Amino acid sequence: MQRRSFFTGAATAVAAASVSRVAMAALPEPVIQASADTAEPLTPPNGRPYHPVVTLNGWTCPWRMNAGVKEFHLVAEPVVREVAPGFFVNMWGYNGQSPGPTIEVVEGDRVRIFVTNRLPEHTTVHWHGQRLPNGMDGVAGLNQPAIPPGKTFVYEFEARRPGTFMYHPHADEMVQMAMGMMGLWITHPKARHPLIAEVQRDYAFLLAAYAVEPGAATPRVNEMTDFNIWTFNSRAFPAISPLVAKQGDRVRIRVGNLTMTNHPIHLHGHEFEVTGTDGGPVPLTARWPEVTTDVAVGQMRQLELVADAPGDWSLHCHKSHHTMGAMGHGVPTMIGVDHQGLVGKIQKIVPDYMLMGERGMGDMGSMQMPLPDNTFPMMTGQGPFGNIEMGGMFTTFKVRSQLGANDYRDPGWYRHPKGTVAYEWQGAPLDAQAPRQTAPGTAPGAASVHKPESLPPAAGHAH
Ligand SMILES: [Cu+2]
Repeated sequence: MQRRSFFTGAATAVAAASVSRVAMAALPEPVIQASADTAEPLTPPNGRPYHPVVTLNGWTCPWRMNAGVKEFHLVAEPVVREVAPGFFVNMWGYNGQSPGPTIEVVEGDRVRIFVTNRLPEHTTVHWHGQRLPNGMDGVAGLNQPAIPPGKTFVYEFEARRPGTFMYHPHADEMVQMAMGMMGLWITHPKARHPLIAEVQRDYAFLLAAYAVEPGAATPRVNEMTDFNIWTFNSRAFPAISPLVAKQGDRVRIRVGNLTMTNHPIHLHGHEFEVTGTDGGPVPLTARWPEVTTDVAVGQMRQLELVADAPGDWSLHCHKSHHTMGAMGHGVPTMIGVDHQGLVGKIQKIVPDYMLMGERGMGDMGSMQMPLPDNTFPMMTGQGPFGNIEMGGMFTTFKVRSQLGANDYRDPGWYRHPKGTVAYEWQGAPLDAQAPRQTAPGTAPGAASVHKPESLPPAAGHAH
């Protein structure tokens, strides 16, 4: 069952130890997050109003207003992220977690961000997708000197274009992004915008991948292709919160990709349109319906749909390896290999050897294999009908007719109306025998043609 306890104000403020107390006293208190649970949306207490996003297994950074400027404080620091239940990874992040807090502002806001570096090496922050003065763009060496350990730098600019953005380092970025340094940035429109719909639910997450050997706790930062931990906001299924919607809600899902490969993000049961990218809102004439959209490396995609179909619908990366938990990629394919008489012989040499994979690997979800410390199963996640056989970049989109407008709690598993679950075929009753199927290449016989009026009413919803 999904552990999902919402909280407000549970974050505690602590001062960054390596920066002088006097210098820190003048800064906005950095808000540090200890929990990997999804926080409630942060309704803006001041400034221009907006409908806040829900950051999956994350939170929004509180700010202070200082003479009309929105001031945030990010602390770049080593963190420990619980990626899956009992699986802890040493990462680098911001304000206690990876990803760092989501920064939410409104078009036209003047924004000042203090960045304190508590990492063992220098860093910067690049504000991916922003229109800003060149010296605020955060590329070490090109736009600014890097922020040394123990120092605080200030970035200041106007949030000009509404949309879905992110932030990440542009200093030793191969290491720093492999270690989890990233966060979301949302700029809401200041007024009704012809290309930005009002939505009832607005979710955001980043795709991140890590290379962590089973039993280890620190990602291999030199890895380029062979990652084994696939995450939404540095969490792997079943530890990723579900996206919840009331039936009829218009829902926006913002996805950014900071991995080394593309991810085709696929939603079941609904069509969506890509309504925005990190370049801004997509013109209406350039939108088309999809159920899968590829999010390439460095891109952001904003999906929108009307949640009209009740149920528990899969939302996942369509690369099947990316919906696995910790896995080894050197396992031989054993499908069709007859192991009979072989296991006993091998076990004389390798006592722990066990038979697996000769009928496929679906059984692995229910296998109780001993795992090294600090890893998690390759396939996991229990559903109402048994093992879901998924891990990694997978979660559910839960649509319910009865749900409060601001209720984001997991409503539990969907209760299917009678007669709407796939079932075992146990033979036709004698009086219901259908005519034989028409042979390929021959004209259909009159007996096998359904007249339109005899068709059963269309299932599902009309468009
Ligand atoms: Cu993927």
